[in-house]
Amino acid sequence: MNIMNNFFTANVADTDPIVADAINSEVRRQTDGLELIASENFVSEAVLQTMGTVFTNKYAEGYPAKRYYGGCEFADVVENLAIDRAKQLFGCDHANVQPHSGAQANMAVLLAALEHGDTILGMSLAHGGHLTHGHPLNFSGINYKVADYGVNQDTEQIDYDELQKKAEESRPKLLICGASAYPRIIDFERIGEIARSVGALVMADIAHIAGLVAVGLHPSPVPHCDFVTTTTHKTLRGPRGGMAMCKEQFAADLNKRVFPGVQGGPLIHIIAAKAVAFGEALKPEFKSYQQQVLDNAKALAETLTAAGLRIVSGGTDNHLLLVDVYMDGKGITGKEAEKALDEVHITVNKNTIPFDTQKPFVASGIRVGTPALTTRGMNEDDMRAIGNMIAAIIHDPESEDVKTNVRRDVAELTSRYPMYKTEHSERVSITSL
Ligand code: DSN
Repeated sequence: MNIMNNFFTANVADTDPIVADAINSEVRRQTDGLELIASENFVSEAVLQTMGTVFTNKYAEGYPAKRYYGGCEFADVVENLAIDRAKQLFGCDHANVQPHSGAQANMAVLLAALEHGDTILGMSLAHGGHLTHGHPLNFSGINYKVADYGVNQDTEQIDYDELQKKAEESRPKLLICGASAYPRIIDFERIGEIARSVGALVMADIAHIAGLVAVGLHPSPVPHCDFVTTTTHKTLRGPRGGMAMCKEQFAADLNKRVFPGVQGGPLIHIIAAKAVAFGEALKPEFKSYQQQVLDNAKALAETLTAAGLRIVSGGTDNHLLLVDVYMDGKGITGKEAEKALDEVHITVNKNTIPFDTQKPFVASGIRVGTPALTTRGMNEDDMRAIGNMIAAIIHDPESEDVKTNVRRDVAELTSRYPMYKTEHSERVSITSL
């Protein structure tokens, strides 16, 4: 079945032209632009197709073979498959594939590991952590006492001795590691030792680096951490969703906290797509893809550095880089950079850098990642070209000549790397309104 054809010609365009038009426009935006948001990726057609199936019609509260509804035999097939493949990918004792998102996976772990009011120690959002690791406006900061850690001001990398001290001072019941804007290897083994030295449990949120961990290109937290959570749609390249893993002793508690703790019916169409994505991630090609993600990030960092921009921490070990575009007033703000790049169809997000003097909505930096463009087949040469485009815009954000040139270069580059099969793209454009 051709998913594009099925979606566009058969149904949506006839029944809801406004939505169909928005979908068509989004297809074109993704196809014609350079997607460099570090947390985004492009799923395979098999994953895309699986998300749009009749499994969306099915209620299946509970777990395989223990459901609160009849007719779950095929839901059980896909959920069991997703669980088995997740365990194979990450080598974990237990996997719960039902969390609708990474935030809900984290919420379930905090409920399983803590009592209301207990202390958590997580990486500060301002230094690359995540809202669910203890931000005051998030459930994690509302329901628990929070201590935080960050990066060293000189190295802009996690200082593990400092983390040990913070753990001794705050005596957390749960130490949370993992990040959404940290470009370096995370030493999960050391963090596990720190947690145990103060009697804390430890949760690693590997949402950003899950694909790298799955293929062994980033050290795995699984042997060192009690709980490991992830989203499934970033480097892992699956459908939008979450997953929580843990050691066997926490399995029953974790399951109870996902359902009925924070969720009702699981999204079986998404769980089926997780199974498909995990199957893809188990293939050897997925490791080559992740290696290319890393090579591309390095090439991009080198080009941006050579072009006079400052890379936070001096480089990258993973799929993302944080670029200091403000450079103490010599450049432009992250907000200005995001907007100027948007105008030439290069998509990034503004991001604070450690010890930022700008507010989060303005920010001194941008966060740039290579997973999506690597999926399209782009390589280091393309990254060098893209790095020069980004630098040209940041150095001269008002120049219409520069914008015209970069728009032309973006169009030329994207035309060489179709996102989905041409046959499908043609059908999409034929049916555009
Ligand atoms: N919003 C995600 C990101 O962009 O990293 C984290 O949840």
